[in-house]
Amino acid sequence: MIKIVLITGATSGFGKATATLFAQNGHDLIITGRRWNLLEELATELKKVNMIDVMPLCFDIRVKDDVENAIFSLPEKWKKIDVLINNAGLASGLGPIQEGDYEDWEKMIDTNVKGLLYMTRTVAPMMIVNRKGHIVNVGSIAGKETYPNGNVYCATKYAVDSLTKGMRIDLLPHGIKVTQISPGAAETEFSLVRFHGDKQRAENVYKGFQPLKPEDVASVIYYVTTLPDHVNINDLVIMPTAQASSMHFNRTEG
Ligand code: NDP
Ligand code: 8X3
Repeated sequence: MIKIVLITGATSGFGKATATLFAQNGHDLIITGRRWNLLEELATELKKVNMIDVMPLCFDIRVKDDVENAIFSLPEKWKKIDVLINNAGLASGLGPIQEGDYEDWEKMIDTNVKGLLYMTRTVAPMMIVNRKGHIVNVGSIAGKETYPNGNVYCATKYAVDSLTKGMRIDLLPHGIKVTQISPGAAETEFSLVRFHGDKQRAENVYKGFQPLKPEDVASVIYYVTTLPDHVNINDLVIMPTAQASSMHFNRTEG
């Protein structure tokens, strides 16, 4: 059955790879992000190659009114969202709490926690009306283990972990599935954003081992959304083979 899948943060990394995989499997997509040129480019490409329908929506997930306007003004067909993938998120900075930058903190809390909440609060009632749906939250290993200097980013991902559990309970009577995917280190724009554009620092994160690729995470997201109706994955941690925990890496390459 063709599904309507809404993916936040589809201009890059996991979101883009996930959009590509769902498109290859014939599903219609709502893709979101702040960079209109990238959304437009991806929408054009996915439509051309896969003969599917794609609705690009450009908005900042931190702005509640913009989230609501974007979703509420969707044409009726697009309001029948089967899968919401709450993927948009970021780390901004990596340093001790006593030196923390307020702007970085607000960015992370507003995006990773409040943005995810705005999306969920807007889309979940539509799923309830449609009597079906699946919400997939992209958490992180950072939401399972706090690591040095990760403080606020880790806290936002612990919040995602807790919210996923809360959503699962609250949406249980409505038959709506809720899943969290918690990846370890993956090479995307993530570290470049975390280090405010410092390429060298970003590259160093992945030195000496094979990190996850965005496609690895996409395939897991696809897997959890294509299980039989009576099966729900609550939580799935996916790591590079060369990473055992937030702090344990096997850096043996080059
Ligand atoms: P990328 O930086 O490659 O992608 C992040 C996406 O989020 C972009 O599409 C970006 O779009 C979007 N986004 C960020 N801020 C906003 C905003 N305010 N409004 C709308 N969209 C926004 O990183 P990843 O693909 O790695 O990250 C995806 C998710 O995975 C995040 O939640 C991240 O925390 C999590 N994660 C990442 C891991 C990693 O090692 N890479 C590991 C574990 C979890 P745009 O800039 O166009 O707005
Ligand atoms: C991103 C992975 O380990 O940098 O969530 O926090 S990590």
